[in-house]
Amino acid sequence: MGDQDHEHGLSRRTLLGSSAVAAGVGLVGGATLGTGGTLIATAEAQTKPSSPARPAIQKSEVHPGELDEYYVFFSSGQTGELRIVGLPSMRELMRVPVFNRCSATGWGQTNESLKILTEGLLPESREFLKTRGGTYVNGDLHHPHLSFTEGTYDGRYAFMNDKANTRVARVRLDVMKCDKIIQLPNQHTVHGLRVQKYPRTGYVFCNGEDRVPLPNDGHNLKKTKDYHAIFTAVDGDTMKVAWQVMVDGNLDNVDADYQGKYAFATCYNSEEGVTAAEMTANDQDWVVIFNLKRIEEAVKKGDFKEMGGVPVIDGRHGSPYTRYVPVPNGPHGMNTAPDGIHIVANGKLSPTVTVMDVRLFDQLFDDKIKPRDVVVAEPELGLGPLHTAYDGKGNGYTTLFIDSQICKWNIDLAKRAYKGEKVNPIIDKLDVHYQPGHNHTSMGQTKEADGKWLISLNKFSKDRFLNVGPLKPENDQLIDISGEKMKLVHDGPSFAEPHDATIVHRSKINPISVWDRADPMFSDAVKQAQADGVKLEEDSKVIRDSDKVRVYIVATAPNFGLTEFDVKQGDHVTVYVTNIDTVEDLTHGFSIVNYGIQMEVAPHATASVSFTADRPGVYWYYCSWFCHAMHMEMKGRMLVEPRSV
Ligand code: K7E
Ligand code: CUA
Repeated sequence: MGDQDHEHGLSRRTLLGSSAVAAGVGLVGGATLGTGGTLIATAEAQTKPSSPARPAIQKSEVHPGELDEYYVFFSSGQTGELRIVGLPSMRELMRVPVFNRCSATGWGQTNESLKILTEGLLPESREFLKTRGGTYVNGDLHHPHLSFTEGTYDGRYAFMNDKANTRVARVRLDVMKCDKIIQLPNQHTVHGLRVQKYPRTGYVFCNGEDRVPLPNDGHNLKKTKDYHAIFTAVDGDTMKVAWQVMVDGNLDNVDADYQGKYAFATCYNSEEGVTAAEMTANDQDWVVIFNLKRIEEAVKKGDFKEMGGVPVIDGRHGSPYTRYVPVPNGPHGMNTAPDGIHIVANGKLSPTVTVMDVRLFDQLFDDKIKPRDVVVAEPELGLGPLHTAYDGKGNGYTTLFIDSQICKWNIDLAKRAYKGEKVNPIIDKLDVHYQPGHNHTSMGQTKEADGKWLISLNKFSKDRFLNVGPLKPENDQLIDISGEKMKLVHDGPSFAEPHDATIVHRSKINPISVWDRADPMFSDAVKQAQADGVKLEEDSKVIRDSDKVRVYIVATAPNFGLTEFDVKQGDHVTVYVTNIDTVEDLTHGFSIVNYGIQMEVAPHATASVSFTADRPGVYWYYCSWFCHAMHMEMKGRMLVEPRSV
């Protein structure tokens, strides 16, 4: 019972008197509950005697050889990659390099990845990075969100932000590789990122957190009142900026409705200060609501200023395109409930969450009601509410950062309490370890929320794992929410620093196992080979074109098509390796010793890398992916002839 045995701040009388709670009780078996729970189950037995018994604790163990039921797409914060984890086992399945560099796959080194990392950079960043290797080597990936069609995941893409260098990336879910990265103009950081849920994605909404002068070219450094924050809608199909909106305050997190009409973002620093004291001076900040149709019309009729090559609409106070709803100071998470009606702004500095009804937004934009009239509940849940997840049964699960708890509460009860009824919306509280940021439920960010699992992404693990020194892992905890009370079932250490995750039923995701030779990922290599009269799948040969040397190598276990090739010191060399093995999972690697070259070549892929052969001598290249009993022998020599003196 240990971890269930906590203060849940709930009176039995309140619970038994509440029909909304009684409705949820059908999910409880009762056997594992404490005294309060047993009473609840008894009440349920009296009201719905024929409801089928369900175990309170779901099976969380995944035996060897068994597959998980869900994919979890985890961010990795300042590590810059996307991680794929299986749920409920919480086994890490894959790491997808995005904003980082990856020693295993050659991300940030291969021509294919460098194209993706550089083509979407702003011109001024390209200039800035010229003497710094051409790309950023860091990123801060907070929010991975999958593309939608009609309110649920469609298995096409995952989109994610880079808070550190103001970028947005897209990962293809068919191959689990990043295929586009763009950097947003006018904006300084991208923090919150979410996507359009209806009719489809559509827009990717990107919150500009910090305020800077526009343009940020040094013309103004200290006149902070002239700094601005920007909200961006990226077209998820073309990965181009569709439009931007200038707002008041710093944008934090964002979400969208299930009607395709609105996006909304929490804002802090309505004071427009530049120090922590200034930023938290007021009692209230706000949620800003964006009217998508009105903004699209403004773009059409030209009510914008073009800046940095994109339309920027003025959405500050008084604009027809936005509304500002006052909420307690310093809100953080913004979460749309699967009922398609309620949205929740999480208080952070306030112990409350603010619940709004999206059906009232039309009237708000027509000025028939006041901004605060869209608020339908504001329950006090505990200290430091950061993010809220949902079970699809009318309940929210809010992380309490300061209390180190998850609070389960009922939306309907919260609305009744807001109207003055004496009911307690809090159903359960569970200790987590420790300081939770985001939390996520299975399918909980879609219309198909299934109320089975919740992950709490805890910022501190302290004493939960073997001590590994001053830098400790974080702790992603798995919680069974299928019953009335939450049950902690797994502790999962994770490296810096998952902020967010998306839990997706495996039926939504269908990756391929072998690359399609017509894939655009390596179409440049295919084009170059055609120009050189080389068949990538058949020919291993060297093409010399003055000091440019192209080396084509076919890889099939345990051989490279070339066991040696000659170049001259100073040659600009590109090596193309094509894996023609048809065996699933038979990946080769290509590494050149002391040249700092390494890349992954998965089945039927072509990968290429370019470098200057500026060190003379004998350099072995070898297959770096253990592919065959004779993998150690899968190697050859690059012979670099010294420049004649
Ligand atoms: Cu989504 Cu961490 Cu960027 Cu909250 S943020 S915790
Ligand atoms: Cu090919 Cu190891």
